Amino acid sequence: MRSFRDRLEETAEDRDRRLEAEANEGPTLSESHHRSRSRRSFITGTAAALAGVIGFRAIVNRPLDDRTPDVLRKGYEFNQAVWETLGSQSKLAPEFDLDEATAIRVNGRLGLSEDYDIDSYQLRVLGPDDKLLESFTLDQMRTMMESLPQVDVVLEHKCIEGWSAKPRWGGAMFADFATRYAEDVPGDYDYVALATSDEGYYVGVDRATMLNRQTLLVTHLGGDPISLAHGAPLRMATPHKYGIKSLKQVATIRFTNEQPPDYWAERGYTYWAGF
Ligand SMILES: Nc1nc2c(c(=O)[nH]1)N[C@H]1C(S)=C(S)[C@@H](COP(=O)(O)O)O[C@H]1N2
Ligand SMILES: [Mo]
Repeated sequence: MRSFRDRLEETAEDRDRRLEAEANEGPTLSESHHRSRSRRSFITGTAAALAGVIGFRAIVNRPLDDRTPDVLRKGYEFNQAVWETLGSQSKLAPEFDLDEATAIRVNGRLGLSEDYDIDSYQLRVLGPDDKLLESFTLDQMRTMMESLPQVDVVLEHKCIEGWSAKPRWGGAMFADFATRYAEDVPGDYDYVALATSDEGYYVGVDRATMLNRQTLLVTHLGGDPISLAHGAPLRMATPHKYGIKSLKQVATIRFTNEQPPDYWAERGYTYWAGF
């Protein structure tokens, strides 16, 4: 394995090549446990040595209506740089057996209006130049999702407010969905922007995290079709980010080179929101 210093010094191009190679040689969702252990302890150890994880934990566990002081934020953003450099695309979070799944509360209804008519749902996919690449009605989206390799997995969901759950998510890897656009979208986009139908809630997530095989487009929760309150008909699962990034009711997906607007980042929260 290359030294940490080598990684800090590698060019963006080299990094892309390395991430791609790592993504292709990595384990599948179901066999991830052992590999993720050693990788995680390496990452945690390195980040802790460099930036001090203790302060960073305290920062991110504040309630949502609080603000992160700039001075503390610096260390956190540095962790972000370390994590990016180490390759977040191939990092894996623990997975649990199906019978270890727990119920997840409904938390956050931004962009989810009470009288939302799901039959009017549309999914729109846009390229870096804002060009419409594809749009789906509800039925078309469901057919498309069913055509992708299906994922049924229990992953930890961590809310930045300090609670967590182990939901059983059903759906597909975002990475598999993204291959539909391999020809339209050059591989070097930096972010994916996601928003609800009314754009009342919106997030931006870096490409490496989006292409991580545990980042999911979710249609099912606990083995059943997902409810409106949990994000029907389509939501994100982002086990490498706090829950603020796991957008419910995904209606726009935009591949972009610029850092997209992000609801909670605009209100003083960390843009990165990873750990
Ligand atoms: N549209 C939308 N998505 C959202 C939110 C929201 O307010 N609106 N809240 C986020 C937060 S903070 C969390 S912790 C999770 C909670 O998902 P759940 O309601 O399924 O538990 O949704 C995320 N996605
Ligand atoms: Mo959250």
